Amino acid sequence: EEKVNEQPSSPVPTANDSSTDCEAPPQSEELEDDNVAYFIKKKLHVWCRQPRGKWELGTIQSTSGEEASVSLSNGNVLKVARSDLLPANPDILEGIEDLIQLSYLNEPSVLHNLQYRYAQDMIYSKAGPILIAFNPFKNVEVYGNDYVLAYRQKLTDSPHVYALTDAAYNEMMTGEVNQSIIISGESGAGKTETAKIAMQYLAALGGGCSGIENEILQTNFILEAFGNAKTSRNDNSSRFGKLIEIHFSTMGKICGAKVQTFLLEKSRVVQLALGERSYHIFYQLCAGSSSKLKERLNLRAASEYKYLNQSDCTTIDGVDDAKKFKRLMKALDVIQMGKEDQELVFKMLAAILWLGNISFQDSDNENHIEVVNDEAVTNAAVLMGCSSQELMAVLSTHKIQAGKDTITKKLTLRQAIDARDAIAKFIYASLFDWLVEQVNKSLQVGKRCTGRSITILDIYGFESFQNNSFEQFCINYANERLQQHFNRHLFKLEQEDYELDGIDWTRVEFEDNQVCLDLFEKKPLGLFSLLDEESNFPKASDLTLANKLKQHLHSNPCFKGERGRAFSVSHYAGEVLYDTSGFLEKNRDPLPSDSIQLLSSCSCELLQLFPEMLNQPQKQSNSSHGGALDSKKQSVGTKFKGQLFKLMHQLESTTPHFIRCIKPNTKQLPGIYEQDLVLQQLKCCGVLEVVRISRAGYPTRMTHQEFSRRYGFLLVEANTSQDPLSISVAVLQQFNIPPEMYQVGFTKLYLRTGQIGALEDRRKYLLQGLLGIQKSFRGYQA
Ligand code: AD9
Ligand code: MG
Repeated sequence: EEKVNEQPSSPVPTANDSSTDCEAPPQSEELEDDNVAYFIKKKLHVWCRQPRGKWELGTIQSTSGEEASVSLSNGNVLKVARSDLLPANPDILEGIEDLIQLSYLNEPSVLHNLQYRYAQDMIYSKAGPILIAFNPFKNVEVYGNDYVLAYRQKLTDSPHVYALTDAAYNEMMTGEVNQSIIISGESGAGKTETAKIAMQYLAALGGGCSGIENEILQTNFILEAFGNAKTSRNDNSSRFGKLIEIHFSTMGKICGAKVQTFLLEKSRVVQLALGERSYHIFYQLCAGSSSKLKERLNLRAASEYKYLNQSDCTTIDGVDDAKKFKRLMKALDVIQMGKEDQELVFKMLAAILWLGNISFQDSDNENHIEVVNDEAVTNAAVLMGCSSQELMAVLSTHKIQAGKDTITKKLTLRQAIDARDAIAKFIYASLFDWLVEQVNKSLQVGKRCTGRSITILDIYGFESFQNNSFEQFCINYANERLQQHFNRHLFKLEQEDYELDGIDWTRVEFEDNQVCLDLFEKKPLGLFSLLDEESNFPKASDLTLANKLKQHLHSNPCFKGERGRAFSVSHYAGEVLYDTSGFLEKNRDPLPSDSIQLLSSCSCELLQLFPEMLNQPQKQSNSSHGGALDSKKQSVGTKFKGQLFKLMHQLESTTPHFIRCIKPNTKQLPGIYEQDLVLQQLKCCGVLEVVRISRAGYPTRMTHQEFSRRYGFLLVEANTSQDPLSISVAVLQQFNIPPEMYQVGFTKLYLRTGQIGALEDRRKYLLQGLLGIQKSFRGYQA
């Protein structure tokens, strides 16, 4: 049963609005002199800011000057400044699905509406074209086959990932345009879960849980085991960006998929913050491998490995790592990874763990060290397929080419630890890339695929911590790019569309972030270029980097030099203070050439492969211990920037659908709604801005052909003209749609929010009449 959806969509009274009385309800988001009287007279609700910033509902009793006396819903009467009052929405709009339909869009109104829905487990809402998804932190019964069917058959249209995915799917099938679903939000907001829900919907359309659909879903399990970890914000935090392209046949069935990943957090392999964990797979392997496998890998418990025990946290409440390991092995079977390859993967993981246990001791030469020759070295070497001596040499010395001679220099303790950690990080990152390759081989997009696809992007959201380093720098840059994509799509294209179609549309200002992007991307004077330049100086330090940035970038309004090694950037979502400590090292990400040589010569087939994947010259160059960037090796920053450009290019050829995930509290618990936290996220992801702009415009648009085909038959008087445009205009006039509610463009008709509902009802009524079906309905009185 479809419902009549004619909620008052705009505070502006319309000519056919029977409730209009001569005193117009206030149009402004604020309470102004001329509408306070109206609020008092009609006893309308207002939001009243409490001393601690919380908003409460009340009604104004009287005003005097800049003060108002307000009676709160709990019976108290307060005197407050007029500036602490904002209009509230009528009760009829309580908990409305689309924020666009609210009469007042002020912050307390939006927050209250979402909170009202959240409290009733309505975790999905809309803000015009965007889907807002609240993380329920519990199982909400809105998924599974019954729901898939309901959305597929349009039995319901309440906001849902299924509804959005269905729309993308339909558009792909009918419009033959590739689609993308872009999911963003901060850590723990539910991006990865949301991506899986979208994938499940698509898999269900593809026929259920067999074949390629199942393989795609299993892929998630593998990527999460190797790419997710427990952090202070999320027990299952993705430490990489992920894009999955799902391909469909002409019949609309899934025929293949391709995964792309971005910027895996490598440092986590060797260094952990207190209470956090390394990648799940390490704990799963230690807890879940059979005793035989343990023996073959010389494996111990997680607590015996320095890389895992340094953070005092080896388990996660409610998670059974051993069981997850069994699930992982099944998933590897499903993507047809052979048992030998699986064993190689586990071997590499064990090798990394043993590398972390390698320790150093002072040698006779005071400044230098040697490797402690214990079981850690032996086990690591055996697993890697080299001799202990070779491994020890690489970890304690480095070779320098001086003319024809090779000089061997001893490493300091710091250099030795860095060399050890660099190898561990390198092996892990390469292993991750190799796994993604294997996954892609198994999901291979077949020849029968027509090239139709839906791309799902699950990428880290904007981050602003007390201490922000190179990782946040890259992540926030990525978000800045995505934000521009979002802006461009929703606002710029919209305006261009209006203008091209000859529509009179007062420009709505929106913030473009091009200046901030220039700050990052400009050559030679942008953050990435200057960082690379400095990375090429062997003598550069984080301080010289900071000074260089300050010297060259001070004129960009988004840049601010701060004290010492710090600088800040005005991102679209707020200002972030970056500390350049470690920037150079992380950008260079050096792997000494001695180490590369060692890895290529190891008997382990996977290790031999990795240096090739790195595409790094294996020539004997001056070692890069603490030195400059290898001239042929791309820096981490530049590589990331390149990946992102490619990604944006890819997305630009698709029709995007946006999902903004919101984390209602920082405790990862159900039922708690922290207003400030929610508000800050709504601002960061531009939700409030979108609502404002969508409402100011004409969100419904149809070509004259479409419109006349759909509604032309409603005309009482036969229209002699066959011209779609004049048919459209005649329909609008017959139904008394007021002129301010639509605009007629050259090619399309543009309607304000809510107008199409009336026509749809009329159409349905007539169709039912034509079919002779007598049904009860709420008709629309034109
Ligand atoms: V991060 O940036 O990767 O750290 P995400 O991906 O945004 O983060 P994730 O999807 O991992 O967050 O969600 C965090 C946790 O919230 C999940 O492990 C679930 O326990 C919980 N969650 C999220 N969405 C849902 C949901 N729709 N239903 C139930 C959910 N639980
Ligand atoms: Mg995630």
